[in-house]
Amino acid sequence: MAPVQKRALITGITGQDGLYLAELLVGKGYQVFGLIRGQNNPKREMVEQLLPAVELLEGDLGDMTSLVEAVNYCQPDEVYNLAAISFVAFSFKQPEHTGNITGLGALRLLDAIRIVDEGKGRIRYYQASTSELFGKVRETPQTELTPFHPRSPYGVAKAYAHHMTVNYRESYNLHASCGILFNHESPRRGHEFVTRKITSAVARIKLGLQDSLSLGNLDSKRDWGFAGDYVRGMWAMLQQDEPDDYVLATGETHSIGEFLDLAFAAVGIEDWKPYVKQDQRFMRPAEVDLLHGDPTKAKKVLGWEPEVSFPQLVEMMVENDLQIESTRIPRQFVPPTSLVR
Ligand code: NAP
Ligand code: G4F
Repeated sequence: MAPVQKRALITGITGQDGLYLAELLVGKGYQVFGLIRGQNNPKREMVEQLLPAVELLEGDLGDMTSLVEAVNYCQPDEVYNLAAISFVAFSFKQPEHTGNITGLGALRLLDAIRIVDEGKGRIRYYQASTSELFGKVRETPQTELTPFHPRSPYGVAKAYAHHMTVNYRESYNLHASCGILFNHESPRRGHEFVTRKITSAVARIKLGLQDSLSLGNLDSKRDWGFAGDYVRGMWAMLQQDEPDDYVLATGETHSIGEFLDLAFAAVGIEDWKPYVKQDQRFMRPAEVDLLHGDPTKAKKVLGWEPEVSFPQLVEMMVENDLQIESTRIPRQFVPPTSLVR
């Protein structure tokens, strides 16, 4: 008898992690469903082209009915909640909206699962928790046991979602796990995040399309890994007999300055200082100064390890942006040969 095809629902399918996770699950033979929001989402076409096997379902983390309908329609074995207002700086501008989507949105999805599953314990749940929970860090490196001290409306909303996931696991015997993921980047990273902002600008500066780059705080440090590695860890969490929470991180930390060093060096510019300006507009009301994760538990229990190094990640992102930006260079007019005398 042919093995039964597993079914997965991914929220946040149009985001960086959603695309990598969908590719991973399709490759493993899953039937994948993706939740897409809005009446005419401009990213629908991109997802359809990249992942023709994925079925897109309309729904929004702010709308309970649409979540119940989506979960009921696809009857998933696994639900990955990757959708969120995920940009920390934006969360200071719209804290209530962030709380509603990033925080309460997780509760709505957990309840949709509870309603559809009717206590059968068939649906497994992954919650996208974050190293932003550690915020003003109490110890370094940070582990699953490090206390939380979030520093932004985003971090606070994610703390609510994290605790609610643990609470549903304990209250309703739900197979629900939280991945406490440290920063992970890729050529698919949104341009609002510092790594992509840098690699895109570096490519444009190299090609003569831009003179300089304006940034905020250059002193903060992050534990940056490759998104493609991190989605393997998400999947591994849901394959365990028991649900639990895991840190996924590289175990290394680097400053924004170090990222700039490597990104500019990748295009042959040794000193980036003449090109980088500091701008108050990109400073945050409260900052997370240092993130440095300890992935020992994930390595031991899940057998998870990142494969892409920090220099490889930076190079991959710069290379991708050079390719994208080089298509924007205005072509010189070349007259047809018949007109050349
Ligand atoms: P991302 O690229 O910003 O993607 C966010 C996704 O959420 C998008 O698909 C977006 O859809 C969707 N979304 C936003 N509001 C929604 C709503 N009201 N209803 C339904 N969908 C909505 O984020 P990511 O980097 O892939 O991260 C995935 C998850 O992991 C997020 O929850 C993030 O907070 C968390 N996380 C990320 C990192 C990291 O370093 N990347 C680290 C730790 C945790 P649209 O395209 O339509 O806007
Ligand atoms: O790239 P960022 O915006 O990422 P941040 O705030 O660390 O959040 C990301 O990682 C979290 C995991 O720890 C996720 F949960 C979250 O969803 C998101 O994916 O900023 C990184 C650092 C910050 O210290 C910021 O102040 O870079 C600093 N920075 C300096 N100048 C800047 C800029 N960040 C941005 N986005 N833009 C700047 O111009």
